[in-house]
Amino acid sequence: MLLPHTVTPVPPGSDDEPAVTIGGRTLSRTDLVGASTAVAERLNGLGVRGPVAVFAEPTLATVVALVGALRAGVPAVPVPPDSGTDEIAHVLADSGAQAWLGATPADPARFGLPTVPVREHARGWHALPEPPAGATALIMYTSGTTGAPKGVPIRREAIAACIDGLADAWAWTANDTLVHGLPLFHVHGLILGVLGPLRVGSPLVHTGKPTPEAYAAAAREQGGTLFFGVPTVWSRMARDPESAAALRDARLLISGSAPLPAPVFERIRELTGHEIVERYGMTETLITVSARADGERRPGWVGLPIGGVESRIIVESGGEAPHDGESIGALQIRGPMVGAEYLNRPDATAESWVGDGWFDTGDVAVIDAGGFHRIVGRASTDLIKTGGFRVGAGEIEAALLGHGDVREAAVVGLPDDDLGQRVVAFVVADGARDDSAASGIVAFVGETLSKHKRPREIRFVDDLPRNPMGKVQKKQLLAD
Ligand code: MCA
Ligand code: AMP
Repeated sequence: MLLPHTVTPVPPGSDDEPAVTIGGRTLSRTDLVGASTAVAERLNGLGVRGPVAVFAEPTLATVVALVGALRAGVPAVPVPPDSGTDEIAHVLADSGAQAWLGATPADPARFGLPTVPVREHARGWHALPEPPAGATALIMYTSGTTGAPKGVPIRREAIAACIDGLADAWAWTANDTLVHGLPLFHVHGLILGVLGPLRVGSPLVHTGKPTPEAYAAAAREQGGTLFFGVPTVWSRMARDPESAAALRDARLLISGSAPLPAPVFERIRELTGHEIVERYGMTETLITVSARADGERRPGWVGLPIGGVESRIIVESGGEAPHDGESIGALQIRGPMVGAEYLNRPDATAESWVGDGWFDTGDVAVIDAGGFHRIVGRASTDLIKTGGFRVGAGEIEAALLGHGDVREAAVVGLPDDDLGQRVVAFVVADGARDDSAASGIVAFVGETLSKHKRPREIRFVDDLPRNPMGKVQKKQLLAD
């Protein structure tokens, strides 16, 4: 491995092997080392030490930018390319980003940052010193129940521990070819999906979008062995028998980021002969629990703690629930891949990091006698998972209230066969209450926040159900 706690191994004698293919274009390992070194040299030459924002479109240039920043020891802040203006402004200000590295949103002058260009064809060959293991590699933004997304600083050693733990659980080696089409601005698509294969040394084929047809083509034409998807990807695959059949020769199909419905697990087994490997994690902790390639895969359960991870389930009295497969408790996690804080948010940090390195996930879980974990659900209805994206009801409600016609708003995640949960907004409106008014409100949210945070449905109501304290009773809305 070239850099022990980063991600650019060049196994001897294999320098011209493909490292990353995106949109049908490939960078070899040598190309990637040369191009990312050129980026690192440029950052060093300009004296850029602080965070850089990376507009994380699914392109080779994004990979070069991110790996270049990593190799320079400059924290990278992946920015979702579909973000609305307010969200980008928040991420840039909160992270203290000093420049865009590579691509930018349209009209970058709005955000007042300089741009450091990334030249995919430039090459640099200086030996770069390895930054300290505890240095921040990435700052990733993730939604809470209320307020704007919080930044999570992710250490280099945490990324290495997560990938090494998963490589062990999945018997992932340089002989695999990884296929996925997930976004490059979250843990799943970026840390597991790009830095994972670079560290393990297995080629990556990124399909642009995670469609069943594209996965089938990558299986047939590029010899994909390892396939990553969020549950929505697998449920779409389960409805496309022809594409699913192309995955029969794969080695492992892996699901994470949200609960995989048991019927999808069963249907994929019928169509492909594979039992999907489930794994569980969070932006704050990276991936901590997984089924193993050589172990049991149980629908509805997410497996065992990976290397170095400890877990416990805490009941209301503060004690631990027994590991009997039935008793539920608040899931807490500790381990080498777990983060240490939210950026600039000591209040939120103190709430979630409960002492001695334990992180309170906000998920409710059971653990059985063999150590298998089942995620029962979220403790709060205000964190929604839609298509694998985490969105906070509070941030969507705040965006809705910015619309002139919205007097009150309450957002919930209602069950959805395709997306797991879909975002539904109950709105008390001053203006019209027809389809066109609803579309206008949805579009308004899309301009402010990321596209996937737009409500799929607006339900106009006369008033919101409230308790005597005035708090909205979301359980009643969920029951509607
Ligand atoms: C969506 N559309 C809408 C609305 N919402 N139109 C109007 N109003 C709305 N409210 C449009 C979309 O823009 C799109 O249009 C079309 O409807 C279909 O959208 P959608 O149903 O969302 O499907 P999709 O675009 O195909 O996306 C599904 C997806 C996506 C590919 C599965 O949700 C996805 O990439 N999810 C991955 C999320 C992820 O990576 N999570 C990891 C978090 P058009 O077709 O014109 O664009 S990291 C994590 O969780 C941890 C650590 C872990 O454990 O992994
Ligand atoms: P994020 O920070 O976007 O990674 O979201 C983390 C949340 O996704 C967790 O707290 C869980 O609620 C959910 N999650 C991730 N993986 C799984 C899984 N395999 N099963 C159930 N929920 C999951």
